Amino acid sequence: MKKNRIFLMLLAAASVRGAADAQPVIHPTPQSLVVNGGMRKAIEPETRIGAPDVEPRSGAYNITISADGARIDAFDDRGLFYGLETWRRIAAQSPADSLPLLTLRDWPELERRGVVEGFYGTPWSHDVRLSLIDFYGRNKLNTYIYGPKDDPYHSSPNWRKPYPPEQARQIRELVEACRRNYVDFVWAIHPGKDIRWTEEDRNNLVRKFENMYDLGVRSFAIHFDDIEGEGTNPYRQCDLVNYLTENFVNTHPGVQPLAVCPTDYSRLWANPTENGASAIYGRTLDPQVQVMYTGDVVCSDLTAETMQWFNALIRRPGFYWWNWPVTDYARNHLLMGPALGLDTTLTRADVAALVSNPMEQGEASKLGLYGVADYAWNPAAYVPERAWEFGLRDLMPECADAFRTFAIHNADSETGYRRPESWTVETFRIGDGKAAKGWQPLMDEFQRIAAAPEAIRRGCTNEQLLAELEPWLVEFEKLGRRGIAVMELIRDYKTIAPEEFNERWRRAYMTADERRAYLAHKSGSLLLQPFIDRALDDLAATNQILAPTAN
Ligand code: 14T
Repeated sequence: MKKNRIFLMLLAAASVRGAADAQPVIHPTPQSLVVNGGMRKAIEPETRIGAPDVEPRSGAYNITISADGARIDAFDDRGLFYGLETWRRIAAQSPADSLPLLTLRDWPELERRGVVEGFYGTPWSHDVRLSLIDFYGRNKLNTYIYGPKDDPYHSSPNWRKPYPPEQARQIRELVEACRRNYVDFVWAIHPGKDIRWTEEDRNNLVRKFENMYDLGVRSFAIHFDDIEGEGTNPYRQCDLVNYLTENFVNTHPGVQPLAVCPTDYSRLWANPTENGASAIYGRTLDPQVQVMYTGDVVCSDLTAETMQWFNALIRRPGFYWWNWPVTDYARNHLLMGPALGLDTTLTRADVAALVSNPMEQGEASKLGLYGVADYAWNPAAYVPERAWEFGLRDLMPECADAFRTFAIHNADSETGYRRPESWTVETFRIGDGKAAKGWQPLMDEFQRIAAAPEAIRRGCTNEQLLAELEPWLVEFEKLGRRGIAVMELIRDYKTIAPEEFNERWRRAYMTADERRAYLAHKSGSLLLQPFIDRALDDLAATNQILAPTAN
């Protein structure tokens, strides 16, 4: 059922693109774009900040290209930055020395849009962070929350201590890169594992914030997730956050309101009554403080219903922490599918912010972030597959088809937050009604799979992205080869000699070592490898051979 829906949406996305050939493709999708059908000679745009007919919110801008001239009117500096980015995309898609005549009005729907580096596992490298910050700017994301669980200066044991000089220097550099890209660098602290509700620890927190302020940080968050004991007390948490708001945020020029992740960040265990932590937050927290929430469970869809439930308790629009494409609970997977499960009816009145918690593989996570950026900018116009197709081409223009094949079969995690995978193919069982018609398309797909890794290695110019994918590319190619061997056997098993059958059967069957390697970096785990396994079983049964036991 899901498969059909996605297929129809892909068709819809394709036809939108087809019909709109004259329109420049702009990502994230603008609020309104009227193309007037003509062209004019290319010129540089006039720019203006604080223009009257621009939507009055940070990041808003209008572009007009007419016979008389071209201009970008922006609400603020960020709006001009975004307007120039859109301008570049329009110019890059126009024939040399010309521009399309158009009127574009654009603004972000959600106020804060971005990423929380909030996973367990190896934190991103400095270079990956810098590369991502440029990516945020280009895709009109304005928020990067720094909160890697395994940074000991973010969490226990060292949250009280200042960063050592080299790490401090790098944080300064991240702040600077964020400033250039109109991204708020939000530094988060995770003190709850061993915090004591004493004046001493309160001062430790203020001192650490002062420290980070000196490194250039102007936006802070406090994460009370995944802790037990003392630290979980919601009254104490609120007192501390209010104290910091009054005595740090409000007294330091340019500091943004705090965001806090409560211990009850998921509806799964949040007490829904007036005595629960969420309601206590709602009654007690300074109204400027934003409260994070992961939805119905830890990794869950963003729905109107779940936001209404949470917002009523916290008495403000919630800050959505989306646990996708994070894989810290399934580290042998990459999540490369479209960003699904984001309700397109939500507005800024329902969601104050959307941040995605990505994978330890920061470059590979960009594919999912195209969807996050497109949705958060303009939820009503969001089509997951369209953002995903755009991302495939933007990331690997030289080998987008191979990357697409790879992504289609690397989308589900097998546990927790299940996603569609391999939605373009249909498998069958030997001898069932679908086998005759299904054989060729499936064989074609296994051939594309076997060829994709080499095409990606040749075509992808982002070395870091390639390095992140490589262990999965190795396994993906093997999956393709096993698939081809099985398909050939399905075609031939009735006509070949038993010795040849055995030989070829064993070639498609994974040795224990091969299976271990596959399990460490899985591809096609939802549909394709299970198909291969079952087909081999069925073939063995038809030919009365014994499947070799683990060797
Ligand atoms: F703060 C939260 F909103 C949150 O999601 N916290 C963690 C996060 O760091 C992690 O990346 C994410 C996905 O695994 O889930 C939270 O961590 C958990 C949640 C659990 F329910 C870790 C173990 C759990 F059992």
